[in-house]
Amino acid sequence: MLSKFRFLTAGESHGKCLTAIIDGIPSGFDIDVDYINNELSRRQKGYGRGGRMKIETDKVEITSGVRFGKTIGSPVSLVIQNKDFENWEKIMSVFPQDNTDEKSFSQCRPGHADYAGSIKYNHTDLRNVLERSSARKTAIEVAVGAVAKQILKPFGINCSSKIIQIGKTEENFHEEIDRAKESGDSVGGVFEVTFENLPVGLGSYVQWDRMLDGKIAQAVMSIPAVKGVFIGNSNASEMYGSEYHDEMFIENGKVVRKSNNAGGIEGGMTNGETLVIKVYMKPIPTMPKPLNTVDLKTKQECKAHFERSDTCAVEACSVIAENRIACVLADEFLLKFGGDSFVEISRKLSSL
Ligand code: EPS
Repeated sequence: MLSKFRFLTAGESHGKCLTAIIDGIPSGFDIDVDYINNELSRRQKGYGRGGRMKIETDKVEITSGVRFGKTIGSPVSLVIQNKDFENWEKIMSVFPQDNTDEKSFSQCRPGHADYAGSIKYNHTDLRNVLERSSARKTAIEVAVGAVAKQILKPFGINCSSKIIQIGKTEENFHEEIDRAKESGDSVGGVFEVTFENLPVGLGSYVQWDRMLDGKIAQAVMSIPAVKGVFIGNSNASEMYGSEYHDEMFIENGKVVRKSNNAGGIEGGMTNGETLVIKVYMKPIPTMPKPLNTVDLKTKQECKAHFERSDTCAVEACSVIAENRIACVLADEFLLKFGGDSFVEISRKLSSL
């Protein structure tokens, strides 16, 4: 797959730190560390978050690729320290240890990566699966997305998100989260992310892996607990073509639409309308009132493992989705208008 803005992350939930390397960022883009930290703080918030968020105050350190507040064209690397690591140094040690049982467990959490992960990687201690499959890794993904947003921002591309539903309710979100918390349960929800001012023609129809809707769905589905992504009007399958498709008109010499059921994408490309993405999140699988499961060591039925968790992370998930989508859009933007510097890209855009 063609890619310009590409990145990898590393890091365990209770390991020393989370790390990312972003490759492909042209020189001359302003990078505001406070902006990245503000995105990290948005991810930590939201009604229904659990104990870990009281421990962490996520802050990014940029360790390469930025000088005097601007990108210099080399890879940008980011680090977020896990404050909780000081309580886990021995448990998460890189070096061989005598007692490796502390915090190890084998009671799978239904809905989490535990069962399949233990078989796939041949782990009997599910700690080895939990540590990387935890949603903790989304902190560094948000930091990467906050860099992507700063590539889009100078060209007027901005985004927002809003919660649409928590559990079964479209209002009184806090009450629904309180209800779940009181009964030791968890609750999911639906939210919407929008991006405005995107140029026409990001993505392509010419090859399956260049379709923008496919790329966005892949990025959003990669967020733990996301089970569905919808672009545009989610009643599409119930509507007639005459109701659904966004008719085109000319106003002041320009093509305009009076509806946006397509959610800003036609034929796998942006069409100049607002990008609208609806995301469906399942309830988090780690629960104070644990579900029935099996112990993979004893092969007995038991209750699922629980340390701590969020009752609801839908608001956090909306921030993560904004930032994951920003990475896809920054990549597409650089593929279409890319050059080696901000000046070169600006010149290309102004010649359109
Ligand atoms: C999270 C950090 C995790 C969890 C949560 C999200 O930290 P800890 O395991 O220390 O509590 O709070 O992730 C999950 C519950 C999960 O199942 O993935 C975070 O930083 O968002």
